[in-house]
Amino acid sequence: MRFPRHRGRLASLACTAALTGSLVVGGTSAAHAAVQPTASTPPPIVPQPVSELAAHGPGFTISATTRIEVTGDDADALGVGRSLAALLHPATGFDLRVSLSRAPEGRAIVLDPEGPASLGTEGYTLSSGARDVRITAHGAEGLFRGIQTLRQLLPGDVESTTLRHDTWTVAPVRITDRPRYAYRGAMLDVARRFFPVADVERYIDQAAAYKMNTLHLHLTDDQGWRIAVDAIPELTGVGGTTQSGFTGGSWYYTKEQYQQIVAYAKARFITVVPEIDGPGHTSAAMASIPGLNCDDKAIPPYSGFGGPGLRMICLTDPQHIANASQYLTTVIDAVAALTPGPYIHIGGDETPQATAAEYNAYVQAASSAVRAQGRTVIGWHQLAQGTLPAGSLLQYWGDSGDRATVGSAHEAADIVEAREGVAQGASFIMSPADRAYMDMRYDASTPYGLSWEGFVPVQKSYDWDPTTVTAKPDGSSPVVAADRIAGVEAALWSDRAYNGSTSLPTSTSQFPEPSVYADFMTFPHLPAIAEIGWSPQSTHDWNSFSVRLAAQAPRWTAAGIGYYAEPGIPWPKLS
Ligand code: TNX
Repeated sequence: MRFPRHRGRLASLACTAALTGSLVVGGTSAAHAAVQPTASTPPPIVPQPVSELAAHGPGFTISATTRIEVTGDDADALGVGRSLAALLHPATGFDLRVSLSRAPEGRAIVLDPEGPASLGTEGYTLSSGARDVRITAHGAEGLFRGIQTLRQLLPGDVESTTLRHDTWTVAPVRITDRPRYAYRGAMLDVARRFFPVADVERYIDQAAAYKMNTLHLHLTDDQGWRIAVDAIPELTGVGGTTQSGFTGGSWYYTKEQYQQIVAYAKARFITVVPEIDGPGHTSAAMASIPGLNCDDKAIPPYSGFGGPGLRMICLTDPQHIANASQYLTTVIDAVAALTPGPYIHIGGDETPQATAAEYNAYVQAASSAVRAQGRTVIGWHQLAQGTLPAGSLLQYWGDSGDRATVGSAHEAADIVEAREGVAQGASFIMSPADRAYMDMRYDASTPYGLSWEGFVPVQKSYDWDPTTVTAKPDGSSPVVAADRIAGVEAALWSDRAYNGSTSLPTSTSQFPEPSVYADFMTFPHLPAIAEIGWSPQSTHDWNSFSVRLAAQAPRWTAAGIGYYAEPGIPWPKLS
């Protein structure tokens, strides 16, 4: 691994092997010291890098004349350089020059995409001293991840959307970093509550800042259909007229809008995974297409707050299986044509009324449509009840309670289905509902969301490990072995995106703007899950995390993110 010139003397080490507690930013007593980097305390970064060394000496001060130099001739890397300049512009007012350069010299931010292949697609090294800041990666994506770290080495005001007068000094460090898991997702339920494109872009920015690399869009459910499908205009014409608590609108993404989201995500090295849910959670489709119902009559559009098992598409006879198959092929072909990423999510959750044959008819129809488009199937872990194509991914959303049943004569259904998935060769994305469901209320004061998994304060979101989600309580005998875990995903459902969510709403005035709901439930749930996905298990430490998390708050404030200042986190005092 190569490091550039560095003037500072190494002062402390916070690396994987050395993280026994005191060397890291750990300990609540160190809370305020951690916010101001000192010689002995590396700057607080979320997710914790693999290795982070603080250095003595002045940092690198960005001024109006600082150049961003991109080594070599990689257009994508140049794009990353430009996005760094764009990121720095609003708060600093600087229009930093970005250029390709073979041999960068002098005071500059140097982005080098020609680092060793051993860094992997997303790994990077970052070194900063008085003379320069240098990020080295093997390609543009690693540079982009490194820039997310660079942001956190600058004063929090850098996240402001308006001009701030500050000294833009990058804390002096040497960092080596790479992700623990290749799949790190954030899900957004745009079906129960519709999020306009700008709100989805905001969510993408927030996920990218914490080095997530996947946006899973839950595009269809009982309460709404959100993606235009030319061949079946009723899906949006009827299915797009409802949300939970609202009727009479036209709430969906046109093809162009969806492509805008995909492009926005791509520019942030985020892959979009579209979900078409079924065979349950399908009322919007059943209101739009008569032939999906056993009596061939469309149901009225649904705008209620019903939960699991409302109804499912008809799969009882060959004609209706053919109807379902045609619907799924048409929709999946249309969505695949707009989606460059390798995955299509076909749902599969909460269909208690389905017989095994009906359920498998859905899995076959949906998965063969996905395979025909050359894509990989993702489904909720229930999908393992059907026959899966090789190489599928299952999203496990069981909870800690399931673990007590592992290996017993009466294993929880979630565990049985996980076993069936493992036996079929699937890999897993871990979204345990009592940890990674961001719609769970933090505590009794939380105005929005659900609590069917109990409250999920940020420590609960943080204190778990993907390798033991399907293990016995003592951590032994995991049903899903470590080598079958592709990664993690934080899920923001929108069933109850309104004030006073412990009962049903009586007025639409209880609903805040979607981004207000999302900000509050996402921060700080999402950074906790992001760290589980990115950082080595050996760095996992609640005391360290809570201090580093607290140091994020001024950034969120500067960015206008309405987060929940959960009690017990050592948030900096407001000045
Ligand atoms: C369960 S988890 C659901 C969603 C709800 C969520 C609310 C899963 C795959 N299904 O339909 O929105 O709970 O917390």
